[in-house]
Amino acid sequence: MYNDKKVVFSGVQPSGNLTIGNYLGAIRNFSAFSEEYHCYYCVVDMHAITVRQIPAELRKRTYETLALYMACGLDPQKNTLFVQSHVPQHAELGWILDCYTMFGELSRMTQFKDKSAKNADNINAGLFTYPSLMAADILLYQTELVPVGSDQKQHLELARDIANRFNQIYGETFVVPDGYITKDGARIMSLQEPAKKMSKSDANENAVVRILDSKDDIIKKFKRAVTDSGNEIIHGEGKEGITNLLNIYTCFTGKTIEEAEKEFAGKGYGEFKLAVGEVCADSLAPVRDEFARLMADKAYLEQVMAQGAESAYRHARRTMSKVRRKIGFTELKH
Ligand code: ATP
Ligand code: LTN
Repeated sequence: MYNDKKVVFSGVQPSGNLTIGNYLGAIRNFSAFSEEYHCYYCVVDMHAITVRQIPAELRKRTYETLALYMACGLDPQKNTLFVQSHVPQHAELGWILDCYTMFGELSRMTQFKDKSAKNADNINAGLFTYPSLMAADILLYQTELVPVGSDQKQHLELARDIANRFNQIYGETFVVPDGYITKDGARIMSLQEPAKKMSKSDANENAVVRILDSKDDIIKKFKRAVTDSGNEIIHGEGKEGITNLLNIYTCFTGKTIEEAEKEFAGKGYGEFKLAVGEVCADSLAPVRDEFARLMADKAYLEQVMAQGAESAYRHARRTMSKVRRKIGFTELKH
């Protein structure tokens, strides 16, 4: 059953309320693969605990992230939607791959450097080995394609290196995955510090537009977005704020940057920001409605979780048995 279709895998951490960065860079693109590929979309709760989480919130966000997957158009009958910690092989393969990942490689990861700077009082080993667990997520399902935002490029390269290294030592074991990074939407920047990526765990709420924010809040946040001292609505160096807003506008409208620049030629920043806010809020309205409907039916979400875990488990178990054999672990005979 797994041989007929190639596999797509991606994950989102339930570490906060999802942003339009998560939406435009990742989730919005997921459903395009559902027909042609066997798709695994995972809520990576084990990755989320590399940063301290409040247990009740982590639990709630895990449900919410699953519901958001569906609200963004992922049909659980056509995609395997599941929670990472429900499939123990992620931890098992994660440990094994730790032993094939070099200290030097992990030390070079920019996400590790950024997150250690932000969480100076909790630079734990999990934060450091985060990329080998991510490699395990991907390699467990013999994944061909991984749709992600561009911030994950370095982690993907490492996953490829780990797969190649393992294959070289033990013979073909893992498919070597490719990243799938969309041209637009791959890097949505903070509305307050446009040199930084928009991140769901940013402490400054004005910097982040969340998928579930109300229309009023979305418009307010865009109105407050940092721009520059000029007055032209054009993209380019020195205009990082406007470039980011233009990018967001084109992602939601399907227009090109040039078309958008023409549309707003001679208009003021205020009018432009309002237009970006309107189109963003209106595009997300159906997602918000569907999310509310899904969250009201916890039993259904639990059923999706169980069904997803079961399907993922079956596939993961096959890869693990191959890996164990190759490494030289003994088999338990009954
Ligand atoms: P955190 O702030 O907790 O690190 P995050 O907002 O970076 O979280 P993740 O759960 O790590 O979100 O990422 C989920 C997906 O969203 C990944 O594919 C990631 O590349 C993508 N993504 C995250 N932020 C952005 C962004 N600003 N622009 C485009 N894609 C993004
Ligand atoms: N590291 C990713 C989340 C993530 C992921 C994955 C993405 C964990 N495992 C596997 C793609 C494939 C992040 O921080 N955005």
